[in-house]
Amino acid sequence: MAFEQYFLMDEAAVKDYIRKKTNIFSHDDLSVTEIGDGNLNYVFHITDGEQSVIVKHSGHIARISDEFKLSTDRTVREGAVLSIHGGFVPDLVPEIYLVDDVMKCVVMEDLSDYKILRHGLLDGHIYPYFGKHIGRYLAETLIRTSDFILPAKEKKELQKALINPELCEISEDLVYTEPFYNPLNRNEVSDALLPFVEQMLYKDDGIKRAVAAAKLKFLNKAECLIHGDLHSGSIFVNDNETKVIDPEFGFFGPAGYDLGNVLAHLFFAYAYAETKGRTEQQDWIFATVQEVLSEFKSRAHHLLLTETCDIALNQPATIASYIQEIERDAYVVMGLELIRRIVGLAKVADITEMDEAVRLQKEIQLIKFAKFLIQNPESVTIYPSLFSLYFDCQEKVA
Ligand code: SR1
Ligand code: MG
Repeated sequence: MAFEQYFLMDEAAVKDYIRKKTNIFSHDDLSVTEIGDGNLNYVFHITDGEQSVIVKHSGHIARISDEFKLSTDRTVREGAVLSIHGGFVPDLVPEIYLVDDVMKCVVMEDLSDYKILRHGLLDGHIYPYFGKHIGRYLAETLIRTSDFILPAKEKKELQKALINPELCEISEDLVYTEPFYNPLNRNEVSDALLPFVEQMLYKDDGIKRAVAAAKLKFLNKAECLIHGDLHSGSIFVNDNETKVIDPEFGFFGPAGYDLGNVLAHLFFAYAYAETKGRTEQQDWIFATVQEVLSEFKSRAHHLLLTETCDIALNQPATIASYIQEIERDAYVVMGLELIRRIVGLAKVADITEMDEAVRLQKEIQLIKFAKFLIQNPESVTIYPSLFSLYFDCQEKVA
């Protein structure tokens, strides 16, 4: 095989591919295993017993459902976004060895000595540096690709190269439409939760109006090069380090989308920890939410004040309100992400792995909290913390 024409590779083909297309391994005795557990792509782990790498590869059909037929270009785009973001935060993304536009794959650093953040959190671990790391990742990747720092023509060139209509459409549908309208009847809601979802979402015009405004923002606000799917399954961690993977949903979109996703998935982890009585982990998540916000905001502020190159944008008041608006957008997205993972098609284990006895109560609490965030994002900062709002939404379900 010459790998000059695309086909969907299996383990044997990937073994051949890595030998022919790279010089990473010095001998031929390689073992290849497909280890992907995501919704869209194939992930191959290749090792010779000493070294190892990952090959991420896309097919025409999403793994989660053959209803999603997609261009295989998404992996190439992911390689490009990882390389751009990696230029700003090399320690917070995997190293990229090869992006192959023909075979639609990316060869990258193996992170086997890290754990997926969601898995680590479900196991009860805490990661003391995570808040600072992800706050820095958000500030560096978002602010450095904003109009304040990236020259306008360069930004437009990148927008053109990284336009991502197919994967944006998935988010437009799964995040902004289906949880509130169920037009394709593919929401997944338990019989016990359904009456609440009908009353709180499907029949509530107030939430639908707020979601419409948020959807228009997602469709129109080409603010920064965002990751686009920054949940706790897209982040690898160990005790000291953090690596962000999987920016295949990346495009020039609203900066608050990434921040809101990080916050939403910390709340999923918090809700799960509560159901397990893990108070030490709860305290750490509580502090980490504050840390993500303060690290992001202070770094964003510093970057904007010191590196803005457009003299017409370099106004302290403009910079302050720009950050405030990102925070406000993030609270709305946080609410949307909480709702879509409870009601919609793509679930999270933090909810599905909860004991039956407590799951309904937590789902209702999170949906009420999420609704408040979507409808009142500017009120959040009046409260002592996001958590006081979350606790206010607690209720006993008979
Ligand atoms: C069809 S893909 C479903 C979800 O998985 C990805 O991780 C994104 O979150 C997407 O919405
Ligand atoms: Mg993903």
